[in-house]
Amino acid sequence: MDKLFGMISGKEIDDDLYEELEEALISGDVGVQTALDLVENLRERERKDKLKTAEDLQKALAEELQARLAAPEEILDEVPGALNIILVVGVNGVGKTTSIGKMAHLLQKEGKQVLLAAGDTFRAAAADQLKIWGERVGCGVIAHQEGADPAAVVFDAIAAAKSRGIDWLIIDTAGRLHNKVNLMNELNKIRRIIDREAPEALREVLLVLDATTGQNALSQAKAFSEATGLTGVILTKLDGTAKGGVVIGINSEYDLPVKFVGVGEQMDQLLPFSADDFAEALFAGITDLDQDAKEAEEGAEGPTAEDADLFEEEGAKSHD
Ligand SMILES: Nc1nc2c(ncn2[C@@H]2O[C@H](COP(=O)(O)OP(=O)(O)OP(=O)(O)O)[C@@H](O)[C@H]2O)c(=O)[nH]1
Ligand SMILES: [Mg+2]
Repeated sequence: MDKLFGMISGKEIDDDLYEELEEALISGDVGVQTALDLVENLRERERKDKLKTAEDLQKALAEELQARLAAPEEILDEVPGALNIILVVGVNGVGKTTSIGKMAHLLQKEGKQVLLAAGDTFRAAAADQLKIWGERVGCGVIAHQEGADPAAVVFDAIAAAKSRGIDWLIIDTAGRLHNKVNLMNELNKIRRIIDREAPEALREVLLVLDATTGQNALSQAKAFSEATGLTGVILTKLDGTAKGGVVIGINSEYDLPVKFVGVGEQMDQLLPFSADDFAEALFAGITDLDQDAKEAEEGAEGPTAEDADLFEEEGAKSHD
């Protein structure tokens, strides 16, 4: 996002500026429709609030984003004394299992009883990975053999969670390409088991998205939303990219709040998403670019549209 603002710093508001801003938003992975909406809103605000400079515009944009992204006060909505379930879905390698371990850690720290379900039966290593997280954070893990029916794991896990008086059951699933129909049907079956066995308990269906995959995240959101329904997003690997823009597009186009962001591989590197911090990071970008502007004056090279291309999407990863 720093790049985004680097491009418009120090200018008066004119059509060129809006065009640059629009391009910057699109190349920042915000999504075309959302970028157009945002720019349209800014034009209105310029007229209404008599905005003069690019900095005024940046500030207005930050406010707009803050308002759009504002999450409910409680990141996870717990029914106290009852079983609460989180189902975690997403394509291969985005950080599902890691994020589950981190969430378990956050909840255990709050004194909650957590149980994990190894709904990824695709590879034996997947259950092992979850068990390592279970040991690390100190919570139980329900797992079956490799190749078992994930819905059966979920069935057992719900029964275990009920008999152990668990507060939060978090269900891991195998990474799957969002365009593979049979795999998406398998998810739908897991969802049906939860609805049948613990109809009141499902609090969250969280889609894990890798921040570096760019616009592909939008089609992932669409497909998973159709297969299981979604209540929110975990955006991982924000430590490895300057691109948080995809958050804005997803939020606007699918009305999905970002619940957590992953900022590293360690246990405590999952943060509750904060719209305020997000907007603040934008302002940090503005400070940076004052620096860029100075450097440009001194003859050093400032950020360009080409710089934004350095962050172009890698495409969805898969080992399917
Ligand atoms: N830098 C960074 N790495 C992360 C983050 N979240 C996960 N990872 C890493 O991403 C890799 C994949 O993470 P997993 O949790 O195994 O991903 P997954 O979605 O469960 O993968 P599959 O089960 O194979 O679909 C691991 O090396 C993680 O350590 C993050 O927020 N930042
Ligand atoms: Mg996994």
